[in-house]
Amino acid sequence: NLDLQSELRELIPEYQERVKKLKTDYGKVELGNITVDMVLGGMRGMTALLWLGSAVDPEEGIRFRGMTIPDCQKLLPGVKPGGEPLPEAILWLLLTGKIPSKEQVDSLSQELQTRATVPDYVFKAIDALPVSAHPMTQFTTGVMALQVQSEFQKQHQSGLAKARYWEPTYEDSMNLIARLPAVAAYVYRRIFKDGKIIPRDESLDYGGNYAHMLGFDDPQMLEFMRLYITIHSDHEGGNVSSHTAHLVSTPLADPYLAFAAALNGLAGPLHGLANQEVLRWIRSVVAEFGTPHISTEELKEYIHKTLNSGQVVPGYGHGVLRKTDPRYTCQREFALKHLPDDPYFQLVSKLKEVVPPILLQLGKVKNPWPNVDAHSGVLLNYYGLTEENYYTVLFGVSRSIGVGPQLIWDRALGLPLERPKSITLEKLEAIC
Ligand code: NMX
Ligand code: MLT
Repeated sequence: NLDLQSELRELIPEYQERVKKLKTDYGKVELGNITVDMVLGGMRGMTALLWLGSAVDPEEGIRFRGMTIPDCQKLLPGVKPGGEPLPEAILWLLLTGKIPSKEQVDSLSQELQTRATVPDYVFKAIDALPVSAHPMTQFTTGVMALQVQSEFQKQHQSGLAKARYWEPTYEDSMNLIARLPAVAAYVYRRIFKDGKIIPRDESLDYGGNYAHMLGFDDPQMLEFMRLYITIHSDHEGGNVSSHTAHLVSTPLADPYLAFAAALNGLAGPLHGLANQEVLRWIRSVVAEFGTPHISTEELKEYIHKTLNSGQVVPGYGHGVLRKTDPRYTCQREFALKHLPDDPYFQLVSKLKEVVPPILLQLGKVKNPWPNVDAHSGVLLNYYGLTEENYYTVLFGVSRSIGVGPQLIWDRALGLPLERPKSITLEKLEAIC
């Protein structure tokens, strides 16, 4: 099939059967025990969610439908052979579990183009906010305004049967993914480029066109944008943004409502906003010493200063990972290839040596290694996207490509309303 929806339609009965079999034959199989630590510790280590697109291994990191990042770089189609994977390709993979051909990816690119027009009232809703509002606030406002065109909400109100819920969810998810770059680029140009908007270039792919609408046409930046979107798309289901999207969608809130909620979680500094915080922190180090060429001793001193003031070192640590994030590693490889002499890149490389031993000394940090956010900022900065307050919007656009497919599967598999049980402090004490 060249058409993604037809491909999916063929897969759904098979997946429904698999889930039905698990429920009827294996419903009582245990996946682990729930401990007091889990209840008090943000549910770390508690397996409690079905997520089809990807899984994170603590040691190895992300696999998208079983594929590592190097696998994706090797096997997913790019603009040219050997180029970075196209975001359309990871979208196809996450939704279907199959590696798409170049023709399938091109057809999906076309499909997204035909869905990409954003109604004018979306821009007007954003314009109602002060230009000084944070880019994530403006972006999420745009997503809420896109919701006006929700097919799911319309069809559900007209009495759509449950078996067909996935169809308007597909429409909404694909329209959302297709329209986000224009909304996100509008926010960037409104805040940082005097509102001078750049129209989309229909000859370009999803990632290339987003970079173009932001104002960047350097082919290397376009390649980085494709890689960036691909690696930020999905990180299994338990991270704050993905989990939020799933949770909010389970009472049948449509994909726009669910994704806007996800973005609000992504805007937290311990989650997606960390990419902004990393560059801010790096700039503060450079400002302190007046140069990016900083000695190891000086760096150590600055890290201790950050920790002693009760702050975290942004870009380090993770809720699941216990080794360097492979998303960090692939960005490092990209930087080594294209910008090895950039002083900010060299500073980031040095931090990777200096930060982990200091975090380990604290004795409480479970993962002292760098995560995805430790690296993205210096690459964006190198290509001219210097306004770090915008970085989380890029993460948000990318995350729609992981969240959208799961929302479609949630409805196709008829997954129920999420409603875990909570416990009072008194009850917990009594049990203990
Ligand atoms: N700098 C200083 N302290 C840290 C760091 C860090 N980078 N990472 C963890 N800790 C502390 C943490 O604050 C906690 O302290 P306390 O008990 O006093 O509250 C202690 O170490 C134990 O935390 P962990 O169990 O290691 O980490 P947890 O799973 O709770 O949190 C993060 C994971 C990612 C929230 C945490 O590592 C962190 O705050 N990192 C810095 C922010 C960041 O880079 N976030 C981006 C994550 C990736 N993403 O894009 O979402
Ligand atoms: C993510 O990409 O969502 C982050 O690495 C956070 C997480 O996985 O918990």
